[in-house]
Amino acid sequence: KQQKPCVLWLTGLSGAGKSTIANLVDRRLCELGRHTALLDGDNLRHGINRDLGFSPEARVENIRRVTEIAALFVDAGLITLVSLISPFRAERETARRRFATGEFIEVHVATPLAACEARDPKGLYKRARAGELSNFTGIDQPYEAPETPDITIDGAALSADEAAELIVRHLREHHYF
Ligand code: GGZ
Repeated sequence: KQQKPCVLWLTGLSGAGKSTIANLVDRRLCELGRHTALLDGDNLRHGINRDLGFSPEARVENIRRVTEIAALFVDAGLITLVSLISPFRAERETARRRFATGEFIEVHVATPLAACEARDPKGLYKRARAGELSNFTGIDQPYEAPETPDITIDGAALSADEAAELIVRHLREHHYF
């Protein structure tokens, strides 16, 4: 077989680099002739999840839906990339249990809050600090970092390209393709 379907679940703060890294991994795998799908939290929130806000309950439902969509893609045989803050440990564990052993790869994009806030690509941290946005992850809602992720990306030390290469290497070394 050319590939073993799996989910690469990228979790981390807003601005940590999850989407950029997921897109680079996706492109690299396509170049290698592998079949992939990309699920991005921010994008999905414009469509299937546009009824959801950022309360803890809404995030739990968001994570549940993305898990189910990812499961469909894995069943279809795809290497599935998920880019989702998914701040709660319990929900990430629920997501993991939805998949067979070895199918769920948790990737912590561990960029420190200070670095995410300094980047602030969409000005959201600034708005959260000013009190214009509530329920913002890392500011007035928690981010529960993974305790035993399968892969940790030091988002402050690695470029997005280096991070993507590390993930692709992990997949190769663990015989996902
Ligand atoms: C966190 C927020 C918020 C609040 C808007 N808290 O970095 P972005 O901008 O482009 O992507 C973030 C996205 C988070 O959606 P997720 O579906 O990944 O979150 S979760 O898994 O927690 O459900 C961010 C933007 O939405 N955004 N308001 N209050 N991020």
